Parts: sequence; structure tokens; C-alpha cells
Amino acid sequence: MTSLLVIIVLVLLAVAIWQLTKIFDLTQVGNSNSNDSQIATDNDNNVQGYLMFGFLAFIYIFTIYGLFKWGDLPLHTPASEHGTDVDRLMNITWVLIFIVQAVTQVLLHYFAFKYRGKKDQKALFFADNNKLEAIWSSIPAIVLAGLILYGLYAWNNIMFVDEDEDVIVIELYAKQFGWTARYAGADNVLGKANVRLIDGVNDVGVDLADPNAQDDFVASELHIPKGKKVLFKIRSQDVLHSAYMPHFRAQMNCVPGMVTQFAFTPTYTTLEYRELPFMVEKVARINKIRTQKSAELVAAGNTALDPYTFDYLLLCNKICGASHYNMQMKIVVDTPEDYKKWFKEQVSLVQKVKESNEPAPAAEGTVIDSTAVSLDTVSKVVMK
Ligand SMILES: [Cu+2]
Repeated sequence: MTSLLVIIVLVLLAVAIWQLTKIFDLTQVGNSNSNDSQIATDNDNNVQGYLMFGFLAFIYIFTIYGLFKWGDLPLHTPASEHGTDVDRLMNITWVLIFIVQAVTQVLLHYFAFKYRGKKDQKALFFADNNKLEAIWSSIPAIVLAGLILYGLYAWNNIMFVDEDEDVIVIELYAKQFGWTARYAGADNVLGKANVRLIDGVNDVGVDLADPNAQDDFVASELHIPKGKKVLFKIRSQDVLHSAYMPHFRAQMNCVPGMVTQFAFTPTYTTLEYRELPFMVEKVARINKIRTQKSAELVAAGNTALDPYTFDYLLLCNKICGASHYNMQMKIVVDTPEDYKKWFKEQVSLVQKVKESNEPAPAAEGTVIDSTAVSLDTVSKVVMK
């Protein structure tokens, strides 16, 4: 509401200034010194010509200022193997854009100045120049083709998953507004799933009759081991979402009705990444701001903010509804040993469904169904 009022006030102010200049112009009628001609004079053209240089200086100064002021905000060290390829491609693209931008802006503004209007000077009619057109078409074509070919090569390498390769299969299940990770269990094969089977605890619709689903388990925190390739099978329950793991340079759409995939190998555990010098510095900077904010909050009688610690995140990168901004899941990269330990502690979905269906706590001596897979025994096979 306040911003609307501000906008209305600004518009009214602009109208008032416009009316004042009109009144000022009317007071000048009949004044022999004034030039109210609609045709630009040499003086007008000179002013416009020099303003071109002024604008050129403005964009360069602003670019350099921006680099110093916000240059450290982009993501830093990638936390996955293929991340270095993505960053290299990105950096090459940036350097090319910077060179082309620097050269073309100078030329554009210089020529606008050089050929500014002058009295009695006529523009030269110039139909075409084949040589010139060949040069300015072929140079960008070659550069772009090189960039696109390199991009395709990098993309194919990133997306290639060898069928026989030893990978960990995890399903990322997206819905408004949250994520669930489903692990394929000891057999490393995800059981079938369908939204029509969603029921109670089984909120990702796993087909509990499928033999492959017997050891599947779900988690609300994504654990993955360092140094091992993880293949994500991605599903969506409702609308388009996008599984975005910025630190791993990974992003893939989640499309209702189909399974998409993305695979990567993490290269830093969460603890290792927290200790990288750039991250230590970044966290210190964030916490400095939080401390200042906390002081204000406490002064106003509120509770202080908790200090920030870094965690990898899985975010949604498609505007999918009202709580899109908060659609995230913590990712923990463990050492292979810690991952194995965590994996063993998980309870299969079949077991959880069974427990939730039990009417009352089992009486002493009740025979426990032996079909429930004990992850403890089978998980040993998964991490070879
Ligand atoms: Cu979403």
C-alpha cells in the first residue's frame, strides 16, 4: 500500500514538473533570444554527441564498480566432479561477453559521436558492402559455433551415465511444497511407484507389492557419500518443479508424468566444504550481519537470530506456487563410512507402512512378519 502511494505521488510530481516547463515555455514566446525551432542545431547535436561519451563512461564505471562490490557473490568452488567443467564453460562465456561488450560499446558510442548531425552535411547513401557483411557475420558465427559445440560436448559428458557403472540410485520426489528422497535400498533398484498408490505413510506412492520396493526407504534429508556417483531419478506429483543443487552445479526439471534424471559425484563432504577459506569468510560475513540484526531484534524485545552454518541445499527453481521460495531440502555429503552408518539406521517404507497399520502395540510373543527386510543385513552389499 505504501509503495502504491509513493508511486502515485511520484507520477503526480512528474505531471506537475511537466506542466511547469510548459508554462515556462509559454513565458518565453516573443523573446528574441529563444530558439523554439523543432530542428536540432549544431549546438544540440554536439551536446547529444558528448552525452554519448558520458553514457559510455557510465556503463564502464558501473560495470567495474559492480565487479568490486558484488564480485564475490556468485557461487565459488564447485562441490561435484563435473562442476569444474560447468564453471569453465561459464567463465569462457563471461570472458567472451566482456571482450565483445567492451569493444562494441566503444565503437557504437564513438560512431554515434563522429557522425552526429552537422549543418549542411548530408548523409551518404550506402547500399551494402559484401566484404564487411561477410566479416561481421562469419566471426560471430565461428565463435558461437565453437561455444555451442564445446557446450554440447560438456553437456553430453555430464549427462552420460554408464549402465554398468556402480552408482547409487536415489529418487527425488517433488510436490507443492517439499521434497522427499527415496533410496533404492540394498538392491539399488527403485520399486515401481504411481501417484494413485499414495496412501498414509506411503506419500510417494510406492507399489508395496513390487519385490524391488521391499527395501526402499524414504528420507526428509538427502544423504549422499563423497566420491561416489549418485544417480537421481526425478518425479513430480503435481506441477513443474526444478531440482536445483547449486553447489553441485546440477539442475533438472521435475515433470509430472515422467521420470527425468541427473547424476553427479560429490567431491567435498559438508564438513570439508564448511572449512574452505572462502566459505569460512562468507559465513563470518553473514553472521556479522545476523549479529547486528539480532541486536536490533533484542532491543525491540524479540528473540535473537541463530548463527548461520553452511549446508548444501536442494532448492526448487521453478516458480511453482505460493510457497515455492521455501521448497528446499538439506543435503548432507558424508564420508563413505558415515553414509554407510546412516544407511543402516534407516527403516524400510514397507516396515513403516506395516507399523502405521498396526492397531495397537504388538503384545509380547507376537510373531513379527519375516518379509520385512532388515536393512541392517542387506546394506552391506551396497557400498562395495
Ligand atoms: Cu517447486
